[in-house]
Amino acid sequence: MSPREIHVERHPATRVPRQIGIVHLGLGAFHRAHQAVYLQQCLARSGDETWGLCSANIRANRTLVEQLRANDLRYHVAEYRDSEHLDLREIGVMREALYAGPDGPDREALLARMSDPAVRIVTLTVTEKGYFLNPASGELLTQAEPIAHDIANPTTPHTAPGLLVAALARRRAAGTAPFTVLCCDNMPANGQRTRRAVVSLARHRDSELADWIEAQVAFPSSMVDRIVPAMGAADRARLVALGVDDPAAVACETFSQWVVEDDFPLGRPDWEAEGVEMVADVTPFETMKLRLLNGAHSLLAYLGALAGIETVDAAVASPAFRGLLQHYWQREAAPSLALPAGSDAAAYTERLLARFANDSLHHRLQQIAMDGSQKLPQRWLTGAVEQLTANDAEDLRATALGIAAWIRYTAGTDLSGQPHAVDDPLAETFATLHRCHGDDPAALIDAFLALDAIFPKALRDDRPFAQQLLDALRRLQNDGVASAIAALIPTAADQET
Ligand code: NAI
Ligand code: CS2
Repeated sequence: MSPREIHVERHPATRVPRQIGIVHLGLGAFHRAHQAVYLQQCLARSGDETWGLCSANIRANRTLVEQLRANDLRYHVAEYRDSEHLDLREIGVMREALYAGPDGPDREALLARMSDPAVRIVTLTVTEKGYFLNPASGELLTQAEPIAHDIANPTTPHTAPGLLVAALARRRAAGTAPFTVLCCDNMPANGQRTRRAVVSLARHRDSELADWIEAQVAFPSSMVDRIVPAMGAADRARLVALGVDDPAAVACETFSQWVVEDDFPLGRPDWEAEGVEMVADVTPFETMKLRLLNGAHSLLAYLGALAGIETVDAAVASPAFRGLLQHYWQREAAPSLALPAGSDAAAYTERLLARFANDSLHHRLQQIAMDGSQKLPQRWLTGAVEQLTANDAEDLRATALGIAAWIRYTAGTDLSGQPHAVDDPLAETFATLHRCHGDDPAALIDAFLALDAIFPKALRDDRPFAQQLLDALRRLQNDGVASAIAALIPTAADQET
């Protein structure tokens, strides 16, 4: 559809805050399209100018910081309702952008800002791997180089946990009350996990500091949801054609949800007025979302990538893939869920299919496939253990097919031999396993199941499940994705006819 046929509704940023009250770590696409949008809307409605944003990248993407600074820290969010309607939102709540990477100039400025008494909340989107926690046990990875650096150099940290500890240490020393730490990454119990990383790291520095953090600092959990694909050249060109030449712009769907545990001792923005759900316990919301949305995303990512499919909408255009998702949702994911009160799994997943089918987003499967070692425990594996405990392994055919596809994906090629990057903290480990066992599918399955940082013991010890994985892997390798789905998920095969 040519740009002139898209109806654009423009929402300029009519106000900017005068005071910075929130620091964000992880100045990525999602932060710009989710938390910052809620803040802009809160400001427009309430006029409360004390919740200005300081956003920082602490690892990469210094260029983005420079681009934002060159545009008075304003940028655009392109919300595609569909291919014919676009809400173009200007965001002006960011009042400071910092690059505090290991080679960056702004680490001291960031720590000073985090120590400012006016800063009452620190939010994070540093990806699941940014907390340096063992995905299965949740323990801090003290052997990871960046964490080892922060243990040895606590006042010049490189990691998100390290920066939080250093800033909290400054606030404690100055007699300043601690900020609230609000994780916005796709992890279960993300507040408790962030607390564990921060307290564990602090204990290496000063046990009294660790005790103070444990007793005084709030780490509420939150569930976040908005599909915000990484911007590609074509996405940017589409906006330029609409007169939006903004290198910091992001594109996303219209849908947005934020469910937050209400534990902010120093106060917070009036998020409820913008539809944010403030709750006592986020668990049912996050489990539903991580397993139904993200679990489905990962199925599409690995099976679609092996089949040479590029995007989410292209994958769900296939009746077989839609049938696979229906089977996964109805037979494997939903039965073990304790849904939030008033929620309906069928209505939720029906809306997911519509969201996935949004062909304006160009959501690349390769992006979703990234960091599988950090994502699959909460998306598939924990639920699989619950299912195995409640039923027989027969009800895990889609999950088994997904795991087999992920294992095959980590070889670095699709089924036609086309190479792809394996972007994962454990990529080297996977490459070694494929080198050692690539010719022996049974040994390869056992070698992956032995990765205790990923697979729970209950799955590792379940021989019938291991046999399901082997059967699925062999079908993928011998017959391809469509045949494997048809053979293992007969209802999906029916969809094709
Ligand atoms: P992005 O690639 O645009 O940004 C990732 C951010 O994380 C960057 O600021 C990067 O510097 C930082 N980062 C990466 N590794 C890091 C590390 N080891 N330590 C510190 N910072 C690190 O990705 P995007 O789209 O912003 O997603 C970020 C996170 O937001 C996701 O991992 C997920 O947890 C959450 N999220 C993303 C959604 C989306 O659709 N994009 C939706 C819901 C949640
Ligand atoms: C995706 C998520 O990249 C991925 O792993 O599954 O970022 C997904 O887009 C969001 O969780 C949607 O809220």
